[in-house]
Amino acid sequence: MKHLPLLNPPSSGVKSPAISHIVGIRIQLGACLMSAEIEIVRTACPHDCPSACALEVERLSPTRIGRIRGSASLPFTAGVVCEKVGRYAERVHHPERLKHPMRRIGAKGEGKFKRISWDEALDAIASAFEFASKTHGPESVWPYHSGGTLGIIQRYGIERLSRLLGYSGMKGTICVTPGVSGWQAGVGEQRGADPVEIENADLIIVWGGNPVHTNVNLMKHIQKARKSNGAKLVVVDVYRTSTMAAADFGFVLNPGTDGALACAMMQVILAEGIADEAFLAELTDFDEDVRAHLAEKTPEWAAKITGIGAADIRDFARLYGRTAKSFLRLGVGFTRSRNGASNMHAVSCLPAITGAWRHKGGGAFFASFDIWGLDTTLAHASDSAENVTRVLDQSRIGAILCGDKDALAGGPPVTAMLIQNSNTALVAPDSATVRRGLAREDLFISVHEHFMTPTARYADILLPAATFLELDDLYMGWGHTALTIGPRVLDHYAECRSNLEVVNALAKRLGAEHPSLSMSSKSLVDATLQASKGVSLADAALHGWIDCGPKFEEAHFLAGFPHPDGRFRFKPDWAAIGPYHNGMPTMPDHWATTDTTNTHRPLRLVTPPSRTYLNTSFTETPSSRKREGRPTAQVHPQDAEKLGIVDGGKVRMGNQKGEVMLHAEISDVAKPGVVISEGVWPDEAFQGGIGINLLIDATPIPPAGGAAFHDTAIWLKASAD
Ligand SMILES: Nc1nc2c(c(=O)[nH]1)N[C@H]1C(S)=C(S)[C@@H](COP(=O)(O)OP(=O)(O)OC[C@H]3O[C@@H](n4cnc5c(=O)[nH]c(N)nc54)[C@H](O)[C@@H]3O)O[C@H]1N2
Ligand SMILES: Nc1nc2c(c(=O)[nH]1)N[C@H]1C(S)=C(S)[C@@H](COP(=O)(O)OP(=O)(O)OC[C@H]3O[C@@H](n4cnc5c(=O)[nH]c(N)nc54)[C@H](O)[C@@H]3O)O[C@H]1N2
Ligand SMILES: [Mo]
Repeated sequence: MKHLPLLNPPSSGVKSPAISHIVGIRIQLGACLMSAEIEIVRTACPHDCPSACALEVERLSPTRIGRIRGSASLPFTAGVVCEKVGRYAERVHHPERLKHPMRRIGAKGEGKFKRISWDEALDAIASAFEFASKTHGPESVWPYHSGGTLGIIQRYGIERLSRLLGYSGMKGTICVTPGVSGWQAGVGEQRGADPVEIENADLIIVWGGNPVHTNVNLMKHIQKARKSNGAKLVVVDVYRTSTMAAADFGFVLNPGTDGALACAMMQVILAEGIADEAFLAELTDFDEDVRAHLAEKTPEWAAKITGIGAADIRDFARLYGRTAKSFLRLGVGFTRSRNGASNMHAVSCLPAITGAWRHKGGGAFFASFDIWGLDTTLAHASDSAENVTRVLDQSRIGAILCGDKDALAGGPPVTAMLIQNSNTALVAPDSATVRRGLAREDLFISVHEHFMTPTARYADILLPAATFLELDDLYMGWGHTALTIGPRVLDHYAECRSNLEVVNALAKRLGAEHPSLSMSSKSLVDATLQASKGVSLADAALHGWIDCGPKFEEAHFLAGFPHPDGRFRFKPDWAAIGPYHNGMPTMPDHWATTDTTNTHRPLRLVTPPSRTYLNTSFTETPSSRKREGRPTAQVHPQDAEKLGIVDGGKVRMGNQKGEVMLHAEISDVAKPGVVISEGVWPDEAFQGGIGINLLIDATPIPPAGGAAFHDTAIWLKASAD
């Protein structure tokens, strides 16, 4: 199912490259139905999500949209869109969207601002950056960004400030770094079998991910396989998720024990002679050491660690080992533990043991970060990357802003920031330290945002941002193989400006020189597409997306894995992947490094995504708020009884970092001792608190960093107030 970019597209009779078609639809107005013509405009979703959908937007006027639908033309999107983006009108036309630049007049974090002009705002930021550079050197300025938009132009364009002006750079670690490290260790590159191939599978295993919440389109392909091939769906998670509810078999294991389960499955498959020995010999570094090592990892050994019965592990191993077309879809969730990279590596060994890679509909997929072939020299000033002399870890923002020498990599303090695309005050680990840092009086902060987020409240200068509907960009589908094209749909709202416009204007004020600084987003998208794929934006937009998926042989590594010796590695070289590799297992294993529960902190907290919030985005939209209700702690009945906790009652949850207050939901979705709290909620959802990430530790996950969001030992108490 490969698609080429549209060549020689028809150029006549097309009103605008972005307009897909006009449809006659009936709209209900009061009691009467009337017919009206609604323009459907094709664009792409910018959100930080593996689905990265091709979209069709109802444009009601140059400033207003109606419903958004998933495009049927992109095979992965398959006409499906998540409910929160379907109702994007609620977000883009939200009455609380920021409308104009503002200067802080209250205390940091308080949220009191006064309107100013764009010139005043940009001048103030530029002079604060110049002052910081003169006082402590350019490395004291830290441009910071995250995944608010995944637009190639709008997300990463901010990095030009570091590259052109010598400011500190940023290593993005908050999301997939542990998963990427573990996949890198074995496979070697961030790519795998095309997820649309799931339609050809006989067995689909969703491991440590919850696509019903976080990647809903995948479910359509899974349902197709079930319907047409009678395929079975197995889900491995730490609680009965909505995805597990839809599965044929679900395995609820103890958090952070996936390595043990994978090893035991390999033990059974090898011991029962159903491993693909030819594949192991030809395409992996599997040897007698690995065989002897795995021979000891019996289901009985794994049962004690995972909490899954030995007989169930054996049955699962046999089902997996005997199904040729088995597709493993690896989520990010199970890698957000201290041993997450090591667990990812262990699980990624499974299709090498069975040789499932050989088959269409077989193999595995984690993410496709390495397939795009994009030339970003112009858009990101990539050829000036060597000007960045200090790179700071995004997830350690608390320690960095509070002056931790190690986190500052021995360099000067951070005294000025521009934050785009990130609600760091809520999403980053160790949020009390983050807030202390953001509140520093000697730190100048500019925040560019859609809404008055907790992060925005710390800004000295607050700038209103355009949404994806108001600009042109292109996006990498990290959960599929298409580069999606996202032309502008609406005029800019109020005084909002795009990230590119802000960075360009600032860089010019600061004396930087680069051709991209005078270019619009549209011309940068066009130039990037021309340089990378030899296609213009206009042509690419007609098709809506460009497939960048490797051919079958390459996607399935049948001519070799992307390591110098062409072999999948059962024995990873962790030291080559990141600096924190000490003590990592030399072969697939259970690495017992998770936060240890003890009498003071007897429970383990897991904080996975909720269905209609996306990190903290959409926490402002009425329908998402209504659906999600309030933050809850799902507590096992046995734990609830021991602790005197009642269903719907208030509970306090804490550890050495502090405590948060929320409501209990008594449920046996997870194992006793495990507490599930879905979603990253705004401060005001917790009485007097600052949200769940107060409890999360920011120590980098081995070997290359990342935050252990699902690996926290806690205490839990019924609350009297
Ligand atoms: N609706 C919605 N969609 C989203 C997001 C959102 O917040 N809301 N976030 C987006 C982003 S930024 C990302 S990175 C992706 C993430 O998408 P996913 O790949 O789905 O990863 P997570 O959502 O982090 O975690 C998914 C599952 O991992 C489970 N898990 C936690 N610990 C373990 C473990 O030790 N072992 C196993 N087997 N499972 C474990 C959790 O219980 C959860 O069900 O989703 C994106 N899509
Ligand atoms: N407890 C817990 N914490 C987590 C996670 C978890 O599972 N549990 N997940 C983690 C993960 S996977 C991730 S990726 C991070 C995500 O953390 P973030 O990337 O910070 O995600 P959001 O909270 O969605 O915040 C993005 C912000 O960018 C803004 N924005 C959107 N588009 C634009 C734009 O075009 N321009 C500008 N200037 N702003 C824009 C939005 O309004 C929003 O406030 O959170 C992490 N935090
Ligand atoms: Mo993420």
